[in-house]
Amino acid sequence: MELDRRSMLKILGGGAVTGFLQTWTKQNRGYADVATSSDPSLDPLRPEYHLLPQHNWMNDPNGPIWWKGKYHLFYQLNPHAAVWGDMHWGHATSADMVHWHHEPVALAPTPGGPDSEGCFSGSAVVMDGVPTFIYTGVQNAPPNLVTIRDGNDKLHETQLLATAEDDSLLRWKKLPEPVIAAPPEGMVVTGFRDPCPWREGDTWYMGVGSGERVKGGCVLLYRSLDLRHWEYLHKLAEGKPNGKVAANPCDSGEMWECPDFFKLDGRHCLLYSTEDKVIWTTGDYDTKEHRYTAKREGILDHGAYYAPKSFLAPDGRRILWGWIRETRPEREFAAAGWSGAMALPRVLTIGSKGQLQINPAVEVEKLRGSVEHVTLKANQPYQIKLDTLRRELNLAIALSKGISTVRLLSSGKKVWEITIDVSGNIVRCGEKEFPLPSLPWPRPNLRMFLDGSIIESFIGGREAITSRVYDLKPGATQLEIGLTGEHSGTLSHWPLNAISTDRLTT
Ligand code: DQQ
Repeated sequence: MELDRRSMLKILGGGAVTGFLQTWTKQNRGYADVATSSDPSLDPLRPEYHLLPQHNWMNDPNGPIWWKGKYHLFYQLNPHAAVWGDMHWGHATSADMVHWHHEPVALAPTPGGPDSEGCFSGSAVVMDGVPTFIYTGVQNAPPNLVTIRDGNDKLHETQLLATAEDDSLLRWKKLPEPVIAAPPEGMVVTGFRDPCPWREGDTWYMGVGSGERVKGGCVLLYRSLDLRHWEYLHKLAEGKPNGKVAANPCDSGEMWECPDFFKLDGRHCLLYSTEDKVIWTTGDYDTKEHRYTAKREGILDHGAYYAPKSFLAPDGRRILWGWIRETRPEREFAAAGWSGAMALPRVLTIGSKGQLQINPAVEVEKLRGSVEHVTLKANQPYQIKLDTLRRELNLAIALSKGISTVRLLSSGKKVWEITIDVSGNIVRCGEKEFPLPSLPWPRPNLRMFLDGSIIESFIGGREAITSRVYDLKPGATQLEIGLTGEHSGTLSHWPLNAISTDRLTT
């Protein structure tokens, strides 16, 4: 049996990847034409304080949960190569969401089972004291049963359940049969995956990412008393296609992936991923009718960030994990032997007007070395020579006027830049431009985290952009911070510690 990996890669978790595509043969799980020559532990572009598996490919965060004193984070993993395929659930544990220990694979496809072609994304909840996964399994199916409609018509998605067999969450027992075996009767879906359950009193509700051609992407809403028997209710939310004609329904907005729905600060928040980006909405949820009305929306991250998933920390914070994807060609990341990383934990809150607020969790500050505070003067750029590619920077932004710029130079050449133009009301970063958050800002600053080839930037506690930069060299890199216009400013910056001695994050 053969899967066409080209279309799978494009549709599920590899949207931005082009070139160097091969047919992946399930039978021998062979990746013969993917060269993985280099040693990831020696690669200066590999992040040193972001979580990623020791080798190979990762994408979406799955089933984050705090259980018996530990944070558990699962994620989409291809254990065979640094390219998308043969999805398993990788597993890492942490006491603080910053330092990680790699655990054995939590879920692997079962030959002949409903997840024989992959264990796709899903969630973890606790039912009657037992941690439980609900996730999407894919298997080959005849054309009348396929749910991934990309022109190749081969795969059927079902929603599956597995329960933890130990408190370390190392061993999982799968139910042999799906808990939802097919999309709602009469619906011709563009996809049917990534379940997100929540509880209201004694009843479980669950959203499943889906969509229909011409109508648009949506979240299907289900209800259950035991997580095993589900009744379809209606669409929790739906959108409109963007008008593009695309084989991949995620490109045309006709499929929403990885929905995440939760109560936050007295309102409700729905996140979903489509058209290569993550949309946030906040609004009202009618708990009698189970209808959600979005009132505000925006882009959760303007860069290489996709398929996030949140959970509740024991202190009540809503923490979001997200997949940072590669933006270089597949042949390059396949050769590097690693691909993708987990973004830093982000705390979500909702502002007084319903705006989503996004800030790195305070735990990240544990990584800091000695601080340096600098007073900046307009038109006098300040330079920091970087011996390592690990740095945090916090630049106060004067909200009256002026332009603040942070740029990275590699051997004197500009390789990345972000500009906060208060007078022009715009943020520019690479080819991306977006308006400044409206005032007042929860935090009047730009916070930036550099880690190897990753840069995560947070603006005003509201907007985020994740960048990838592949031409940095430790020892030959400089950060330059400049202000123009009539203002001076303050800057704090810290070298950040790696979370392991060998770049392998354990
Ligand atoms: N990635 C998973 C899917 C999901 C997609 C497959 C989003 O479950 O829809 O690896 O990146």
